[in-house]
Amino acid sequence: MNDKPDLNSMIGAEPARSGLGVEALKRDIVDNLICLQARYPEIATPHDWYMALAYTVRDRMMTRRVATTHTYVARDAKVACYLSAEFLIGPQLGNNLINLGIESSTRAALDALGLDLDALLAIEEEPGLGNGGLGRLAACYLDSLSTLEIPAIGYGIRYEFGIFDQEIREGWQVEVTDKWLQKGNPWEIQRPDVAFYVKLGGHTESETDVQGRYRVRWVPAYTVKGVACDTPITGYRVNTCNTLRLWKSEAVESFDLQDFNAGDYYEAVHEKVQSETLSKVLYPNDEPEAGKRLRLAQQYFFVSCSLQDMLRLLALKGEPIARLPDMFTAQMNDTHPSIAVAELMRLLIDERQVPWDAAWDITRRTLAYTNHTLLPEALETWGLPLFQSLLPRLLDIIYEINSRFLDEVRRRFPGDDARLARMSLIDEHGARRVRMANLATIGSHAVNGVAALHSKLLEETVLRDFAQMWPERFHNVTNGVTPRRFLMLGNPGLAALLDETLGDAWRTDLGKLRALDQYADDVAFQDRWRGVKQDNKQTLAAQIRNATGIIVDSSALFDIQVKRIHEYKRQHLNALYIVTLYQRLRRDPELALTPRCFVFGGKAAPGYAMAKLIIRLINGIAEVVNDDPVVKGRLKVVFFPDFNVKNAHFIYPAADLSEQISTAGKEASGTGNMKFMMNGALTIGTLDGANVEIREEAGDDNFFLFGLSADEVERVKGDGYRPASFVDGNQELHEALEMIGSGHFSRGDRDVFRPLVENLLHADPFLVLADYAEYVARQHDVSAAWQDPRRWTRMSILNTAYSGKFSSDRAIREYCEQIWKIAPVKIAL
Ligand code: 26Q
Repeated sequence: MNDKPDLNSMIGAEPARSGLGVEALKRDIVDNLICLQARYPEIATPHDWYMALAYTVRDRMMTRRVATTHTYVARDAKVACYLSAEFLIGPQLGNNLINLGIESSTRAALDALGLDLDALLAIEEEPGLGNGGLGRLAACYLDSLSTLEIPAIGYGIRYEFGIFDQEIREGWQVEVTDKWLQKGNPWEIQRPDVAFYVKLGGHTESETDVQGRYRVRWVPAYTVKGVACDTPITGYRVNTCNTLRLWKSEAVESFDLQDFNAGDYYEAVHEKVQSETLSKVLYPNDEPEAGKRLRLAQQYFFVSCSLQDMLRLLALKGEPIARLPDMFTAQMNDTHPSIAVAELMRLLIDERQVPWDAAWDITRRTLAYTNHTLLPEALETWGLPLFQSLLPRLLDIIYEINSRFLDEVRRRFPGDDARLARMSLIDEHGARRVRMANLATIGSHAVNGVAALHSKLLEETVLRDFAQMWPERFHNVTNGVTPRRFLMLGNPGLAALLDETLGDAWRTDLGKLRALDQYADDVAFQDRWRGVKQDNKQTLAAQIRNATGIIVDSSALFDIQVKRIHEYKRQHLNALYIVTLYQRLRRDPELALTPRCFVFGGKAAPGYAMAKLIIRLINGIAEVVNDDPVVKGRLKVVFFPDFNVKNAHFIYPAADLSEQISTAGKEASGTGNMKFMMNGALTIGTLDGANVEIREEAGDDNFFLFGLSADEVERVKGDGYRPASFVDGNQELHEALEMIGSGHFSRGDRDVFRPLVENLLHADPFLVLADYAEYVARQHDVSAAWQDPRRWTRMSILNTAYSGKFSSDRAIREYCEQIWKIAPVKIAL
């Protein structure tokens, strides 16, 4: 544009805060060190430099941020709002450098200042605002939304304490508070002017207004204020910079104690304290007693703030309320935000006087729901007394939605009382509860599962009645992961080799990796491929040594299972295999055994005793096996502590083998499986979640399949699963269980692992022993394939080559086309 002043020639340098050259970066880093950190170079700590650098990068994002908002408003663009209780975004600095394309100039600028970029990258605290897959998926989707230039806002909660840090003491998990905000967060922009009030508790009163209309007034026990805290989200080499808007709760000072009698006074003070703690801490999943009042309050709090913000933005655009579904779509990430169905109705009816039918039409056309689990114990429900006391007005509305909905069901399926009972928003078996999955489904125009198998099972089981009633509302969108973070940032060696071989178009069009298949048998290329993997394994080996003191040989097969610890994910099946190998070595010390390094990582929910025991078992096995002279270093077992996004960066690229061994039908999708595949790991896995599609893409020959299918699992359970029958015929399994029970891995204590062994032998809903034999057999095939490095490398190359489908860019395109009806908007600077 030649009508703009040429700032460069005017001031003889690149403009402050936006210049992307080495000189500008260097100058602004020092500027920020002085102006924002109040430090001068000679006394600055590495953390000061990190902050100065982060602010320098953030400055470069702000012009993009402003241009992005401006363009969306000017174009009347429809915006995708992703509602999620979790966003596990990981460290921001490296990712933003890549997206802005200034990694090498920044490295050079730091070099000139005598600083090392990698050292500064290592300083960043990651925001642990999620438990695992679901939270990380939301973060990958934000990355893709910006990269694909889709107008989008992520809405969630600014937890002061994210997921706990995990330490391992005496083999046990110990939870340590995550204090990620202690040293300040340079990426966050607080917006005290963007704040909303949220009512909680109290009761409702009805009245007839002057126009003779029935009105309900919610008289809350207390009110909480939600303040917006924004994190800018860059796209890869585009100008789009969207927003992740997280709500922080604050107490409202002026709540009126006069309203309360003496008895309620203490309650009111208590509730005030509660309101300040609303956004304090992230709840771990898999907690047996997760039905906490505070959790429901958190969900309602962030949903209400987000919907109020959408309505504010709609008004700002000068649009009438009826246009909400044309200007915004709100995707509910699991049922955690599903109170949105009732809250949007409340905002429309109580606060904007929209009639019920119009409000319902707007609500349904605005909302959509993604389900992430089939496990009955993980389906969210809330007891009526709790719901009533915290959200009285919303319960009224839920009753009304339910009554109208059940009338519709009765018309469609006359006389089918069993169906009515199953579909009702209220579960009447035992103490009555609100069913959030039913609420989310009824209040949405689209419902989707997260992998083909999962979506199919969803329609056949958990949401069957709904799929029969509204088949057109059901979709599948198979999950995806961002190649920017999990390939380019985590595996720069491989990224460079791919660029050199294919050009760099794969970075935003991962399908282009397919062309790699021509090189699968190319010996020179294979050698380079192996070289990259070898370097990555050495990096991981160094990190392992650092974190655990264990020394591993990077020429061994790196066999990795990282994910939350859960019985359905069956880390203990993997452990049983290790014990089996160990026993083979003890029986026959000269056995020609493929050297393997087993790496585990993942957190267990603090209240999930069996998951914590599995961690103890892995560490017990490591303690014995790693130092036993009979093993001669051929087996190493590592529990890598505190698995998180930051260390995931170097774990996935170092894997030869990816363990995806959940009981078929239990893992909705899995996303770690995709990160491993992209980085050239082969998978050993069951036909579960996205493994099915991974195998389809990779080809049967390049995937190690074992185990019962989802149908077979159900059949075995229907017939009455008898674990003992699998032990009777299997000497190795028998001995492995014996050894664990004997105290061999617990310093002689026979009690420690008893609950685990007893469970496997007598209860185990996840059929570990039923799949053991085939798992061991397939692991044997893995070892055989490893013996032939050319064959292995070929399979590794093909896995990366065929991983294109699992880019989150593909997934986001599908959401845009099938569900959101949103198109990209280009941002010019
Ligand atoms: C619910 C109520 C109270 C407290 C906590 C929770 C809670 C929090 C987080 C329940 C579940 C979660 C997280 C679930 C999750 O991560 N699910 C995973 O989602 C991935 C993305 O779709 C899938 O790939 C995984 O298969 C699925 O397990």
